[in-house]
Amino acid sequence: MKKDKSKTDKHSTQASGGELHQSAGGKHPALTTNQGIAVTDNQNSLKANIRGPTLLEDFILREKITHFDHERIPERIVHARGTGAHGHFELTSSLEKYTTARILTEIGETTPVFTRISTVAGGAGSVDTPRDVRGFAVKFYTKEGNWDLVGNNVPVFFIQDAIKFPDLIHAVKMEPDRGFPQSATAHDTFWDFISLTPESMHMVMWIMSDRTLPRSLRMIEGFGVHSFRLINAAGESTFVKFHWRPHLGLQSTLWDEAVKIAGADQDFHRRDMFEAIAVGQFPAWDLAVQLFTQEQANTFPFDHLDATKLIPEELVPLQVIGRMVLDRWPGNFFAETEQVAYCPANVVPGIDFSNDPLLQGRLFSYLDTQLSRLGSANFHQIPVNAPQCPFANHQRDGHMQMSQPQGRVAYEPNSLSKDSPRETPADDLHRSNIIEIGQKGRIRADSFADHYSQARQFYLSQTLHEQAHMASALVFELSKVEHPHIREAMVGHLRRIDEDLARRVADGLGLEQMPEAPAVAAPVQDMAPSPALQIIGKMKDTLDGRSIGILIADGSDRDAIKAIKKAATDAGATVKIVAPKLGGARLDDGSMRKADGQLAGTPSVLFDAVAIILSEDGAKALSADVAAIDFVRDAFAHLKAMAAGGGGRTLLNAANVGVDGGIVDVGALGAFIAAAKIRQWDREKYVRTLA
Ligand code: HDD
Repeated sequence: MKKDKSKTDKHSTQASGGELHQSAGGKHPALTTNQGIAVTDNQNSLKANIRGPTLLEDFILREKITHFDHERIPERIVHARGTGAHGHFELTSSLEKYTTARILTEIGETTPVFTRISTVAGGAGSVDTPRDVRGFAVKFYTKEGNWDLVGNNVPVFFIQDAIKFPDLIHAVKMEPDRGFPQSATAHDTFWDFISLTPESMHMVMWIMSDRTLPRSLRMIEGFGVHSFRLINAAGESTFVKFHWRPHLGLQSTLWDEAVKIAGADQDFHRRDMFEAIAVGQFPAWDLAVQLFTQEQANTFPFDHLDATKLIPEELVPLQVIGRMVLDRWPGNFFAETEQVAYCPANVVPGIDFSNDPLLQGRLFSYLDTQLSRLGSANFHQIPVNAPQCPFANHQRDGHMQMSQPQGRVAYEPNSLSKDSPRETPADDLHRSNIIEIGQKGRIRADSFADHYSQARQFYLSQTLHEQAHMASALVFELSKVEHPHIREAMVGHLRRIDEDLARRVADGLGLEQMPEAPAVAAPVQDMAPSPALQIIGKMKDTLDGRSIGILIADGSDRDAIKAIKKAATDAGATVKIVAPKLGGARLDDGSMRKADGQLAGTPSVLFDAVAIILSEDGAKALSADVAAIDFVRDAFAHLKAMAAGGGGRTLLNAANVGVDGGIVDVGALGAFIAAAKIRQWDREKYVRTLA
């Protein structure tokens, strides 16, 4: 893992007061108070006598406990749980024709970034794998100032106007009278709000799809969501939508798998990102853009300023213009991942906002929230937030001011300090000349009135498996809703999206009759299906970034383990050995093979495919162990490829697991690797209801 040496070293030198001492087998700085006073005893507080009371005089105790008492800051009101990493962005194709922004025009230049990927609803300590949208926020430290692209892994949003955001979030967060559920949409207040907010239906289709169950943060797409503007040297404006495309392709878990992962490893995604960076498998994404003019936008059958709509790739193709690689884990989680502060208003010259009313409200909220979250108007001085280009102005003082601006002058214009910061004439920055006319009012355009067409398009663009998952997700979520009228209202909305989907959900809920579909303000259009909206269609035929588990026990075949491990590693996978004991198993040749994980704590949900290499005796012993039975039963139910030899087959039989093309012999290495790269979708109809 690359480390930022300069920062680590600087910090330890500061703490040491410069001098290093030799003891405990290493050179270390002296432990001191925050005032630099040496601490002679960090185990005992200062007492009046050997068994006497602690003295108030003990400034070392008081300082240590005071600091500890104040170590937590308010967590983010949304996106509290996140995983961040440093990296860089490299431009491969110039947008010079459209923008003056240097980061988008200087081919080959690398720009440092800090990227944070988050869940939305849960608190900072919540699990990594709830059904939830993932935030995808990138801070580019450009030569012209910080540009923050603060997006999600879903290209649309629930609401059209920022004024509804507090209502949406209050509805999705834990219910205020009871303090649960944590990190879940499956409850009354969320679906109550949604059922009364038809504009959210397109987003509902996305969140009920497997997009909200990512296999890894390295396997999600990112979207800037809104239309932004690019402004060129002539001041001309072109609309742009930003997309991140993962090099590892898209991959999701199944719902049952996500639920079980939450129990097996609550930090599943954070650990995956940490481990990938540690071994040099750096997560990477292409940055792509959709560019279009106002004239083109006028022909779209939707309004691109409405954040509940996407622009199908088939209508405006994506152009890849660069790539982002994350290659350095933060030196300190709190200092960087927790304190990083994004703001969609941070754009550089050449990039501008559109009139999307959701974006317009966001431009206010982020700076504002940082003031209470980070506690000071000087939060931009925290290293992860500070621009890496020169910056200067006349803002002064405030809590936690770290810089020491020099001189007498802190205002502008002035005649006393010719070298103090001055404005850059607007002409030098090529601002666009956008004219706004019209009647002021709390109003919404008619072009925002169609809430169902793209929801329908999304659903109909999915494979049959993905459609079935959406129907099941809706049944699960609405089954958790106590109030029947909310369930019925939702099924009514689904009828506007697709009658078959509505029927499936109504059946799943056991509704006695189909509820009325709500009236629509605009006709539902039949848009051409867009295969680019699928996940299955976008999975990559690769084991890169994937993980294979080999279950062994005493007597397992050493050569078979070695062969599978080599084949899987050669194909790009990470391999872990799972055994009943962490100390390992004695193999058929008498050698000991250590385990990477103990069976009960390392279930098959942590892997993309598994190999069961057991002797008959080993299989017999494991057949009586529910952890082993669950290991193979879950692997089967989660549509994973399995390699199993003699003893392995015995365990499969004991677990009552059927046989299909996704279960191959341990010796059939090529077949196993091929099967491991995909899910065994053909098996799905045997393990869950798809209709
Ligand atoms: Fe937001 C955080 C993404 C709408 C108000 N938002 C936040 C983060 C992401 C997004 C990724 C976490 C950033 C981080 O890692 O620190 N938000 C979005 C997207 C939206 C969106 C893609 C719609 C397209 N957000 C939105 C609206 C508002 C906010 C409409 C308010 C009017 N969002 C916030 C916030 C947060 C935030 C309250 C909480 C923590 C923070 O800003 O720094 O200001």
